[in-house]
Amino acid sequence: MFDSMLDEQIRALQADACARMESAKSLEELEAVRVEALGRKGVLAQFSKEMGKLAPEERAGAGKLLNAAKQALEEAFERRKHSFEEAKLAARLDAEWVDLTLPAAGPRPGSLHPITQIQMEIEDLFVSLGFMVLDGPEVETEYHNFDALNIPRDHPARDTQDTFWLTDGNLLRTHTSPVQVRGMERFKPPLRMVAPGRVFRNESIDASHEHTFYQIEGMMIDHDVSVAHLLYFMQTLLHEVFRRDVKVRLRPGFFPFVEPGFELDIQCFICGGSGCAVCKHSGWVEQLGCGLVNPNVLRTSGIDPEEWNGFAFGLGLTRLVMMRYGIEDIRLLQSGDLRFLQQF
Ligand code: FA5
Repeated sequence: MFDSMLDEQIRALQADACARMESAKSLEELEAVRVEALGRKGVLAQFSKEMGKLAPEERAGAGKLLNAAKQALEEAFERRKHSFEEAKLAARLDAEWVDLTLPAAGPRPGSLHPITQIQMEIEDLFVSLGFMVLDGPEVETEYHNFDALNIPRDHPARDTQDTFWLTDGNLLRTHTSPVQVRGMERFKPPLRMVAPGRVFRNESIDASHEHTFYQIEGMMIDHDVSVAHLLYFMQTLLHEVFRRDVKVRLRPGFFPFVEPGFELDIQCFICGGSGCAVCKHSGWVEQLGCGLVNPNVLRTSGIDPEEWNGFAFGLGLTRLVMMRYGIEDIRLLQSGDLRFLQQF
């Protein structure tokens, strides 16, 4: 009597726990059923204790039944656990699937520095207008940087372009204008040239002044060149760079190598003309110096000023980039900060 009751209870427990294991929705739920049925304090353990109360002849049969139930439940547990693991693996394989036929990512592409980009655009423009692109040394002779440009040793214009002198008497060029001299020496007129490059000055640094910056020089020598020609090329240049209306201001400027000389300012793009640190609260940013080539400069390079004349300009490429992109501090351009550079 007792035997068949126990028998029934064990079978009912097995059926119930198996069914719950099979329908468990998570590993946690499955584990909870296992602990309840098979754990040290679980129902089967409870039955084992009760077996002690059975008559010895009944005990063997009940023992077998309990073992069979335990084994069946352990198998059901393992089966369900395995199915959870398989589902988890399948989900992972699904999520982490990669198409091996796709081309490999390769190295991350870099980009050209914004100064290089603008330099190349201006070079292309001037090449299309019949100019050649020249290069000159960054370590210059005093003669090419100053004397040949009508700036003798005792001339006050040297003070505005203080630079870094080398022990051999050479210097880090303060502007791209020495390339004018090299161009005239080598090619003779008629001559149309631009010369981009890095220049250096012993300068106190602020939002719009660097000790190392970029300029592009331009020169045209021909017959009857006038200020009108100069203005035409400056307007074409600014239109190409900004592709919108730019307010410019031309004012007299002194450079010993041109006569007459001008400075061309553009209305500050950072503040729209109302005043900021970049334009030193004037609303205007100086972009370039220009003028008609001083006859002394032509003569020094062996060109007859009675026959030839020309214009020259020297544009601050670094400041031009600042205006084009609205960069508020010139120091960012040489900082090497990738967060800044990746924007271009
Ligand atoms: C010159 O360097 C002359 N060689 C320009 C020139 C060429 C005049 C041919 C006439 C004929 P200036 O020192 O003004 O001039 O500099 C030219 C431009 O370089 C300035 O208009 C400005 O845009 C830029 N510049 C000058 N100093 C700095 C600086 N410290 N940091 C950044 N840009 C500068």
